[in-house]
Amino acid sequence: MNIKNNLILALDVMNESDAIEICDSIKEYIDTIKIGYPLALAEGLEIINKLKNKFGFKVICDFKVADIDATNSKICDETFKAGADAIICHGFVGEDSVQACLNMANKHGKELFLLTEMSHPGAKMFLQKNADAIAQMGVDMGITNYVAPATRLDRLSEIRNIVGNESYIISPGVGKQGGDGKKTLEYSNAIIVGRSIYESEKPKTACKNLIESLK
Ligand code: 3DU
Repeated sequence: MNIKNNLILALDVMNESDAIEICDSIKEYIDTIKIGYPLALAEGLEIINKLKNKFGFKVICDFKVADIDATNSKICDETFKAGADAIICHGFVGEDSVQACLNMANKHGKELFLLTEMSHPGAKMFLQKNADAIAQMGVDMGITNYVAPATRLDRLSEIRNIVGNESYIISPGVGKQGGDGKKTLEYSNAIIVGRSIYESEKPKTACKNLIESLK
């Protein structure tokens, strides 16, 4: 995926008009947005195509798909049919579940991102212990897109080592969660930023300043 300014907006606002207002203000700087459960549950999956059609964005759906294979297939199918360019799935559920997501992404000619380790403190309790193995599973399955944390650069670096330089890593946790954008991009291909942009008084300026700080 080619992502303008290596910056993805996590659009976790709770209604369409806020979403449109934010997107309108940052469209000069951003061409890829991440939509998760907050906005999709509030406005329905139609929000994907509404924002794509209005702004020409690429949309990554952060649905952290984590079910049995049959259910994962259905979730991915609906999400891609609704217009998503990519979907994020969890890796801890194991190979069969992830393979179902990969198969559906391939069927639609879309992309799958495999979540290895999350960025929040709680990820240390269970997920971190298995994150290297999750990343290795992804490599063994031929997956080339990953999500890894901006909040722990040592872990991000380790995951980069496992998935290799040819893989594409996107990283949440910059800004509100404490991660540094520029340092993150030493290991990651793009950063995911939400609240520091959409909660800002001036999202456009926040975006501009953030991009400057990445240079
Ligand atoms: O902390 P922010 O507001 O910049 O948003 C980060 C986004 O990335 C948000 O949508 C969250 O649900 C998502 N995310 C993580 O923060 C951490 C992960 O490991 C995976 C996704």
